[in-house]
Amino acid sequence: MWKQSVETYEKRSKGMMKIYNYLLEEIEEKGAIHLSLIDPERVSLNDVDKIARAIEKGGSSAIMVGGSIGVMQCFLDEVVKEVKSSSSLPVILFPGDLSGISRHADAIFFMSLLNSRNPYYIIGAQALGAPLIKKLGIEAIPMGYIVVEPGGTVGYVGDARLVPRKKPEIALSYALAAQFMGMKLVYLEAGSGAEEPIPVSMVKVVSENVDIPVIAGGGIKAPEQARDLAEAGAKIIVTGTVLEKAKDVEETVRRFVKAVESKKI
Ligand code: 1GP
Repeated sequence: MWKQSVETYEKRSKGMMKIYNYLLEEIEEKGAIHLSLIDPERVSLNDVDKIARAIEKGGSSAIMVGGSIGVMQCFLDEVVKEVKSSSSLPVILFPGDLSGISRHADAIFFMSLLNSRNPYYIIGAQALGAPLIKKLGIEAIPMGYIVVEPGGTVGYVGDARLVPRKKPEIALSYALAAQFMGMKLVYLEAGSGAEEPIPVSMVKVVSENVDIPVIAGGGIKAPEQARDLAEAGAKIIVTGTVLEKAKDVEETVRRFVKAVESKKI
């Protein structure tokens, strides 16, 4: 009886984690992968088709859609729909709040801002959004989100007690807590547009000591930085701003993908 219910739970949770399993397969095949982030408030709807096609051709493994400020659900819906119709890549929501949920996405990073001072960003928004996500049938991928100095807009909005850049052991404590609480991914965030990405030494300490994939994002401007973070053990590298600023999105994505996947430029 007990064995049967264990099997049922396992089957159910596997069936519910298609996109997560896809990410794991990509990581296994490529060593580390690149995800492109589109902030719905920083793109024009007219450009989304072109950008999404370029991201897919450039070789990103998935497209994240989200932002911290000014996300309007109706506009987000349009952006996600456009991304879905322009590329075959999975679309994963990266919400800053409840307005970051769209029924057109394949999955959502169901994230808890672990080092926030405000319980709303740790579990409040999540509880409010969970019934909606269940209703819409979007795959929820549990993720621990840790904001490191300087933290940028998300650090401010999320009321984060920023992890000092020279204290990898603090980042590791949160990352281990994320793992022990059953989260499937852990994201080290320096803040969108940060001057410097997460320190390589911090990524190394965290990656060497946790058993879930580490994501690094925020302030990654050059393929060399992405390669260094992947070499330090990050399994997923996220870039957003650099693609918004790129003249040739496809070529820019390609350079990041090459750097991350082969860890060589
Ligand atoms: C922000 O980590 C992401 O949440 C991406 O940051 O815009 O600096 O690439 P950038």
